Amino acid sequence: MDLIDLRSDTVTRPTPGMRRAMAEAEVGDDVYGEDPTVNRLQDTVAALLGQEAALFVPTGTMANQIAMGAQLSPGDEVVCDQGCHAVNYEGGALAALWGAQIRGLPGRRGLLDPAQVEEAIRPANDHHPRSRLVEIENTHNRGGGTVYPIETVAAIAKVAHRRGLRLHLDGARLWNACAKSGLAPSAYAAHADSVSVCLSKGLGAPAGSLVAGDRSLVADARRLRKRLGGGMRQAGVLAAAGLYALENHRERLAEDHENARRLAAALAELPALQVEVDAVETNLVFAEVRREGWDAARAAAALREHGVLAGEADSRRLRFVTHLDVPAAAITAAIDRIAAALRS
Ligand code: TLP
Repeated sequence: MDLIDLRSDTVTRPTPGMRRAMAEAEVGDDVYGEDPTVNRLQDTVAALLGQEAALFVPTGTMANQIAMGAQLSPGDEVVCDQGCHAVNYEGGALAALWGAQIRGLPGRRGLLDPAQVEEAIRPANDHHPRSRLVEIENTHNRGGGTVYPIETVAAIAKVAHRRGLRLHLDGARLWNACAKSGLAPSAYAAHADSVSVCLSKGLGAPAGSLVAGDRSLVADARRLRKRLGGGMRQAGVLAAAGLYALENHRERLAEDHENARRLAAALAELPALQVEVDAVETNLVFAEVRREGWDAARAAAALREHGVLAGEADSRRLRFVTHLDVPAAAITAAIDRIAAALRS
């Protein structure tokens, strides 16, 4: 039985068209700034985000870390949601690499409230760490793929800037937020001092992320990229996949969202799971395992035996992610298999 892999939108494989674009990419040495395809991708993404410049990096983790690292000094505090990716899934990098301290706030489905941010910013006082950066994630992964209302982003930016802080936007799935809200990526990015975006999530490229901001931030990011060993050479083969993804796979994200809603509604019918269907805004579906004596690991193992791979968000919750490689028919099959697995 072929497995239906709903663990993440990172599992997508390059399509034939994307592979052709990669094979035909014009390349050069990007550490010298001489890869024309990387340069074209950077210019394209900077324009999409309405920022002065952008830098191609291997991963979303590196994009977040060098963007924030370029704005932090040791002992500085980062105000963010307590469930954000940068705090939970980046190997403690904010502390390990930049010596930053974290002020993790309880967001509502991962989204911060401007008043909550204001409250968390420390007054200038020799006793306190210096509040330096606010970090927001759009869409929010652990929050359930939630989309920030643009007014909230604007209000958080206003608070941060008034209090002398900078704003970093983790936009690994900003494309999904835009597909949902109908807003341009630049509408969100306009409020941020640094933005990271990924090509390897819903867009389906095999690798690659970008950091965007003003020229001085991107120059600093470039230095940090080299320091961390992220300076790639003929990276145009990857950039070509990213350009192809931006051109061809952005509009179809709405299909993933539709599939996620249908999946969530079907899972909500199963007594073994509890799903907040109304909370599903984009391509992530979280389901709490309610079956007596079962935890998420046990449920995930049962699903695997029935040909469906799901992520374990924590000990109680499964995560299902819809993406390019799981068309509507496969979602229907997945629903049947999940129902069978949790019944048996
Ligand atoms: N998220 C991955 C895992 O790391 C959890 C996933 O499967 O969802 N920001 C956000 C909001 C992300 O969700 C991710 C990846 C990243 C950054 C990091 O991207 P990569 O994996 O390219 O380092």
